Amino acid sequence: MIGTSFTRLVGNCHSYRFCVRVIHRGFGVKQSKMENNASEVLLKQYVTDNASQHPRKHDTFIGYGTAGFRTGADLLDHVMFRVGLISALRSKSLGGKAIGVMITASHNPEPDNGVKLVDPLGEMLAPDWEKLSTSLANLSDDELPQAIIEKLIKPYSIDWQAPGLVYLGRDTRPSSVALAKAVIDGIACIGCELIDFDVVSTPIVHYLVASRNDESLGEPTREGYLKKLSGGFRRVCSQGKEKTRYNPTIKVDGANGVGAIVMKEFADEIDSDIIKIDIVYDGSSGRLNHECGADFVKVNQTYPPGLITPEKAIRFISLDGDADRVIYFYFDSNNAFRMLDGDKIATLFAEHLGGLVKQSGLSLSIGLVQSAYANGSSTNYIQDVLGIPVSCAPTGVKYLHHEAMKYDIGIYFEANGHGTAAFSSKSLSLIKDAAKSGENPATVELYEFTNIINSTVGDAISDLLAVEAILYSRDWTIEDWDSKYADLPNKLMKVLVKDRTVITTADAERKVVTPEGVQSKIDNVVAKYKNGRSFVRPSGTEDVVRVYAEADTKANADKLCSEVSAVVFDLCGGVGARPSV
Ligand code: 16G
Ligand code: ZN
Repeated sequence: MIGTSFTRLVGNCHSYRFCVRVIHRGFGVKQSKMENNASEVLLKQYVTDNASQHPRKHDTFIGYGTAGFRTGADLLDHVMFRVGLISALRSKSLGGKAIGVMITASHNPEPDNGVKLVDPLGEMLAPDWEKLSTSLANLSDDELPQAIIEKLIKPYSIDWQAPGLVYLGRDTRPSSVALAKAVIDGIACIGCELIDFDVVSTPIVHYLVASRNDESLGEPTREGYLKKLSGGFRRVCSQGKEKTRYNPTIKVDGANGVGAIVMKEFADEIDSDIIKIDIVYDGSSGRLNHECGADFVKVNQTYPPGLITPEKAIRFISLDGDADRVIYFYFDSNNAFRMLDGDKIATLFAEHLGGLVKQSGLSLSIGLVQSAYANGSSTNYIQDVLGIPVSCAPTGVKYLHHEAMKYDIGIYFEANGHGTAAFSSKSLSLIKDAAKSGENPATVELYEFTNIINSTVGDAISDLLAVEAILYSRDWTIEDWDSKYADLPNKLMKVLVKDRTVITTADAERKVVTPEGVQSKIDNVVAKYKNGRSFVRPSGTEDVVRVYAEADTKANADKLCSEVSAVVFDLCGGVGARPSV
């Protein structure tokens, strides 16, 4: 092997379960004294030598999709090594700014895994680098060293021996340990500073990266994150007169994942007089995301079967496997299961933050962004009752976040529980300055919500704290919140087709463009149903076409969904059994 590498443990904080490591490759030769050619030869040699530890053992194509690379964990070793290389070079291409790498397959079953890169402001990876990542992940081992030079180093003029910084995190999957090692080997091959946060939630990695690159956002440590959010929460919940309706007991379903660990840290930090947090599915037994967690609850529209005694008047809160999605549910006076998803959380945020902006008298634009999956009733409520503008973006957090940035305060949520409120830097400084005098309680509260809310990305625990703070501030029960509007009955189905890429869409995925004729057929079917709405889109994470429908009754929503699924099956090359109508 050319060159030497060393690992140095610079800190270890057991109370927060993470350690910090710095890895450098020691270079014998400085690039400034080296001809370009010699530098390239050296880099190619490093990549060749180190890639042999993480060879590409199969030729299954793996693409960087809306959730990064995601597939069976056993297919990912070489991809992780290459992501390590890419992350170090991404940081170097941006003048050494911190870049994040998170190893997780989120709500997917435990045997899956995945990885995504986080850009300097805590946002998703830039689209051109997504494409590059896909291309580099699928090359043969022999092609890789030259491609690193031709596709990254040269076009982006990267000084690969300049300083760089990568923040690494992983979820609780057993496979994440070895996959993290592969990422670290990739980073070490280029030579780059690494801070390894070990087991951590996805949104914490986004926060850490963003705050490292912009210190006004908070202290870039896990402890800083905990203190910022819990501090804001405690201050909101220590104000106002005594509460008569707000019930301080919550039960959190940690999906047997990292969310349970982080939630426990918050429970230790927050005064139990304000809120009593009981954590279930905490990972002590049971598999990750198995019959529990936000995706299970949302998709099956039911509670995790392990909750044997559904208790009334308690708020249940399900997180997903990497703690970036959250779904609320409860049992009403008739013991019926009632779910409050991302749409309900978005409405609550909009109502409360919108109210605070008005009372504070600050001139800030506020808007809400949804995807096509948002329930029609929520859209109507926000527009017609709250008077807040709503826009629609394609599925995937990066699209919603981008759209939300057009407002001073842009709230966005997917119905599946992924979302946040994105505060622009203008709004953050305006609110902070206005709150300093402490004269207007609404302004002070608004400022505290900028502490509670992780503005960089959807964060289940931050969202949970924000919802709880709002319910507390308004002295509301969960029924008060739920009663604001009634969801239209809806249904989601999957259709298998030969090639889902034949389906292309427009208008934020609400209209099918190709194959020709599909949209007019869907329009004809939808027209038969009262309050009918339906759309179809190829999934970004599974080899299926998704069909969504809503209508005035559950039976009609189901029927509409089946009819539209049959249209897709007939006109888009369906395989297997035709959906029955
Ligand atoms: C990914 C997206 C999620 C989206 C889902 C759609 C991110 C971080 N995650 O999980 O927002 O709802 O994909 O999956 O963007 P689908 O394309 O299979 O329906
Ligand atoms: Zn997730």
